[in-house]
Amino acid sequence: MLPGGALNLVELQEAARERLPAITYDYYASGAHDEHTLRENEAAWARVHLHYRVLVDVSARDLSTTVLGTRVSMPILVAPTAFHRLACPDGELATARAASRARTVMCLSSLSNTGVEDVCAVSGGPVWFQLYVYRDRAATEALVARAEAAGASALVLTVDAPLLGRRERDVRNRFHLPDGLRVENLTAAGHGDVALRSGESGLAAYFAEKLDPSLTWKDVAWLRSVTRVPLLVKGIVRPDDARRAIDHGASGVVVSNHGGRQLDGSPATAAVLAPIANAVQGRIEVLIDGGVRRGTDVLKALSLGARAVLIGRPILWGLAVAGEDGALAVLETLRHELDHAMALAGCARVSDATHDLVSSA
Ligand code: FNR
Ligand code: LAC
Repeated sequence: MLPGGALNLVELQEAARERLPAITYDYYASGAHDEHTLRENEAAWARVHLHYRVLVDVSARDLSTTVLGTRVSMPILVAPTAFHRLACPDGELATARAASRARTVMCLSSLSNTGVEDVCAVSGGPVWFQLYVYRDRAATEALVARAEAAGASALVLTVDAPLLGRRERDVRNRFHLPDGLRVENLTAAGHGDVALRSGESGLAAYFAEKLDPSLTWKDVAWLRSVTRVPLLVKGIVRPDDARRAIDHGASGVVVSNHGGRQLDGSPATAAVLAPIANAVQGRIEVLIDGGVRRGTDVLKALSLGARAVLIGRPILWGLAVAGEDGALAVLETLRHELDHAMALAGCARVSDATHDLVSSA
């Protein structure tokens, strides 16, 4: 079902690597510094074990659930990732169509190559908007208003990137956007260009100049006051920060280390999920991303306390190999793998994925 002859998402990455220019592949694939956390994100799922139940009737299985009250066909969402037109000409439009065909949520990055209005217009399903807070607060507030007016049904505030992590592959390639591609949502405000810089990543320079590194929990309350839609805080790896998110009005947190792209040496998300879910005690929803590559990883995440997972890079690999159909194939592959894992683990519903199903080595 996956394009490029791939049998699984890891093989799909290889097919994408063969098709993409190195500057794009490296930007998508890379992590910060030595990429320890990047590798750990995937490796940590393998250290969680599934204590499957036997002799449970799993002849009918239901993967559907809700996230922030929105019904989705499965607990697998599309993570916000920047610059989808580097992967395929339709870019974020292709992703939005794929997510809506899979009946799940697409989270659109602030740094998309397509405006939020156009993405919401083609999507038949729920779109959430990931927010970066700019030094230019007027532009940030206008962006929030635009996203809401376009129909985005939640805001996802990313809090793990006061500066961009140092991705050495991007420094070497002097990563920048090619002619014709921009940060479409910020073009009108004068923040659309990610230009070539000598000796550094153009995106790192863009972050340093334009994003607000003084952001604090007070600003979360500010953001809460300028939007009507639910707010998720993305980039949490500590129970105390998850509690602070509750105190500041968040409806959910995304346990995330940004796919190992920010602070190298931060823990794998799989390793911190259970303590965070435990601290939150069901008061808000806990989502997770980072290294989810198999249906069994999804089942482990649910059992450790996540409401749903988000998928980052594999969507980009799907787009690169086969556009909208490729991104859809990634989601459908994970759906089939989760369905299979649930059957083998004795889970007929996602609510059967409880903590007793998992242990960590
Ligand atoms: C990201 N991520 C990200 N996060 C965010 O909040 N805003 C963004 O614009 C981006 N951009 C982005 C670009 C690329 C190329 C990648 C790989 C990642 C992080 C993303 O939302 C998510 O946290 C990770 O990608 C999850 O890890 P996996 O699934 O890629 O391992
Ligand atoms: C990244 C930013 C855009 O990880 O979030 O590249």
